[in-house]
Amino acid sequence: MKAAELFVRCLENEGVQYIFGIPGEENIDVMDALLDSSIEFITTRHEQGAAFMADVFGRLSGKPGVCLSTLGPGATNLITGVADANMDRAPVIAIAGQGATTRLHKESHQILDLVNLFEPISKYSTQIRQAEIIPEVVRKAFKVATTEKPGCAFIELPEDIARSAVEGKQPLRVQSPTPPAPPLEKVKQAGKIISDAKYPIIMAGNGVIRARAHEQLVRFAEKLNIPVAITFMAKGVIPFSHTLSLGAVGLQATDYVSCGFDRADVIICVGFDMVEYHPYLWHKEKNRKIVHIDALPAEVDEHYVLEAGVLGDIGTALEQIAECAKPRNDLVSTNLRQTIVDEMAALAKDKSFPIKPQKIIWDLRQVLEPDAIVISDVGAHKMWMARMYQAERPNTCIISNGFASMGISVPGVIASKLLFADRPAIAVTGDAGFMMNSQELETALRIGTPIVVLIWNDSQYGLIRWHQEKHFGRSSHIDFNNPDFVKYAESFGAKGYRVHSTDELAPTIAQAVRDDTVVVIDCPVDYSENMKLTQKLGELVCPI
Ligand SMILES: Cc1ncc(C[n+]2csc(CCOP(=O)(O)OP(=O)(O)O)c2C)c(N)n1
Ligand SMILES: [Mg+2]
Repeated sequence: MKAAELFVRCLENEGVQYIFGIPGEENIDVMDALLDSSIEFITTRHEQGAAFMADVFGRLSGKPGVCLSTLGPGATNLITGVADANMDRAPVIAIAGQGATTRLHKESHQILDLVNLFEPISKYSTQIRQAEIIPEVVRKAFKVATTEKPGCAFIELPEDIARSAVEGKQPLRVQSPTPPAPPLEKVKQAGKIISDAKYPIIMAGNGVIRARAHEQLVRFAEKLNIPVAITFMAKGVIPFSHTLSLGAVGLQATDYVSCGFDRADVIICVGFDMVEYHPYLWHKEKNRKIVHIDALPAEVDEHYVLEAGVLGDIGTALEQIAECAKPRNDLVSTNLRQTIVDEMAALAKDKSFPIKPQKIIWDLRQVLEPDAIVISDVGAHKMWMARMYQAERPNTCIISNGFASMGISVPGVIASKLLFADRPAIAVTGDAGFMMNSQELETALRIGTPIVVLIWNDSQYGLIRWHQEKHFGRSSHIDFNNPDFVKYAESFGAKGYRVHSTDELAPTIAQAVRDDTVVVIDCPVDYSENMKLTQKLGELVCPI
């Protein structure tokens, strides 16, 4: 057998359905072997698009998304999407071709040390130096990528190795370790701290989604009567409509939810990841008791010193602690929750144009069914989405908040549609982030994934302007011109709509979902609300 064939057999053995990428000279043997494989290759228009597709595929499914490039420039183009997956804890396998092993020791056309290049953005970065080790390398890559905390495994396959012959080797059996139950004494210790608490609060992170423990989380909160705040990447772990839900934290400013933290004496962090929300922002005084419930030990941080750490399967830990802890009788957060709910609905009937962020989100939520999947890009729109989009189910609002790279939403929404063909898939993006990977509209059309792209058009790097205004009271180099997004969409063969009045927005989104093709909506946004929010939060009086 050719080594490239063995490599592809190993990927099939891992259950790979799709590989996203761009063929090149140095991976022609793998590309050829893929013709005789059950794996579908999705040809993209930029390797970054391929990496982001793998990223969101991994995040939504829990199974590694796979992306592939050639050596040198192809591989460097993968970098941003791979880094995003790695820091957002999405399992991804990145594969790159490489020049022959006979020329890697010297200056040579397109040769870069890829293993070292991917090292800081992967959990495992390796080169296949002998065809015989292919089954071990592939198995290890998948195992490392999927175990907590998930991330990227990078494999470089030199062209001479890919072309070589190999005998007597076959894929290794796939085994996935089950996380252990937490130690009983730790469960009891946490139970006692929570029972003795006056004002406990839960902060749930993306680890809850990865552990598929959202139902246990809700039961835990209900049984013990404790309010739940969530991070951006945990949207939907508790339905927003639930009376114990406080919404998302992490705008990095004072917010209503942080009032809950100010009041709390015990903060129960479940599947929480500090890449999302630095502890000094919510635990400045370092005097609260922190209970850490997660698969892995806590990161060291002077603002995150634990009272108790309960390690092991998150769902089991929550069930066991709920068994032994004493429920609270009263609920302190009713006013707080009502304030958040009222704020979300305040502009529901607003008619002003360009459209205010709150109103765009309100209409989007009204139009979309609860199981629709929204992928946010990164910018001011992300902050508003994180704060105000009401997610009822996990993995229905995907936000990159570890690496937080612009450009994720268009490729990401294509991946979501491949996984869930029956559910509406919407990218919510800034005009700048859209232009970073808009070339993938062609991919979506070619492979037949109906997606909606809702562009918040301000002809600016809106979030950066927001920061500049806040710090300096003026802005620097944030303006640009946009193409005509409607014509741009049409030039691909997609549909394009422009929203001319606020009344048009909801029907346009509804129509775009019904169109069942690739649709781009150009929606003018009024970002004067950004600084108003900053001013309001600066003057916040806690409603509890
Ligand atoms: C790849 C990348 N480049 C730069 C940044 C820094 N950055 C964060 S948001 C932003 C502006 C985003 O502009 P746009 O997409 O128009 O969204 P808006 O803020 O206007 O909603 C920039 C430059 C980033 N996060 N990712
Ligand atoms: Mg913008």
